[in-house]
Amino acid sequence: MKNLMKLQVVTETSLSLKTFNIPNENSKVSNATSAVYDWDSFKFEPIRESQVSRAMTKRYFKDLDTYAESDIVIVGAGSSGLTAAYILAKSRPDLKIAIIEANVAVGGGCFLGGQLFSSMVLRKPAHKFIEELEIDYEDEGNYIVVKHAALFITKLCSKVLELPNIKLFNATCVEDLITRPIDNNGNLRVAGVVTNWTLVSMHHDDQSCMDPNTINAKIIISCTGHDGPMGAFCVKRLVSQGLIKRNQMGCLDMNKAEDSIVKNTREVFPGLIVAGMELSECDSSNRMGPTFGAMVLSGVKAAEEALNIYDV
Ligand code: 48N
Repeated sequence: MKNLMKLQVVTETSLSLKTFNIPNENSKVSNATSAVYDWDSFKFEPIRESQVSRAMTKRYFKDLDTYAESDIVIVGAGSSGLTAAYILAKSRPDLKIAIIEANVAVGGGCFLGGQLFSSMVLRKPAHKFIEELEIDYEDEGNYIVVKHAALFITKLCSKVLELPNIKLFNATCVEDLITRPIDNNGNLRVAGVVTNWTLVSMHHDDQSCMDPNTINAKIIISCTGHDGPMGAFCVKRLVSQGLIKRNQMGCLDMNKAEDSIVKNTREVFPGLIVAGMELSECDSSNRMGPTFGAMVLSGVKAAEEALNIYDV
């Protein structure tokens, strides 16, 4: 019999003390304790269903109360929105930041690299942000490749959600903006968002109206992507009020698109910063196709723009 390593596993629950013989050549478990279950006597701690319900709801309603007044609201948890959230929440732990995401899952167009292909391309210098997230990549000279777009977006999302001053309200849709007059000449600024459960927002036409909720905030960063059923929401809402002009996204030109999206990330209307592909819907910048460096750096720039405005 090969020289077997004896792994003494001590578990903290009522499970019995067990000794396992594990071949130590390829074993990854070297003196690590791992929970080992005695399946015959296995049993969860007892619980009452209402305990689970109360555990979820009391925390959710506390969050709704806390973030009813947020410092910054980010609309859209795609690559640009989550990047902006990460930069803001990390650099300003004093600020309360709410992310509103219409889908149950975050990520937007960034769970795949493009069409059905999983690798994700980012042109340099966006690789610096990938290094900040400690994600491995293949260096191809003028660009890098992350082996799966989902690796990027899930790692970014987990780092964002670990930060104490941020709350993700997913399956929740921004269905309007709050505005305020800034002078007596009818000029306005954005001052918050109007939200509803996404399923309700999608069915206002075929169910009795369910009124929305609101979040007040000094700054909104809208990263709702290019046009689509939900996309480019805040740009389209301001266009519908005649407050900004609509210049639709141009055809694909990777080099032109990525530079202009990053350079033009800015406050397009008082209190509203637009980043990522939504910007192409008010600047008519080209689309860039399956490359994400501009989304990441647009998110970085949007965070910096927000702090410049916030600290005024
Ligand atoms: O990924 P997206 O769509 O948006 P970005 O700007 O973060 O990234 C865009 C990127 O994925 C591309 O489109 C690439 C680079 N392709 C370019 C090209 O040439 O085609 O994420 C937007 C997120 C999504 O998760 C939506 O569900 C969400 O925003 N969203 C909303 N969330 C709340 N309320 C809304 N009204 C809303 N609308 C969209």
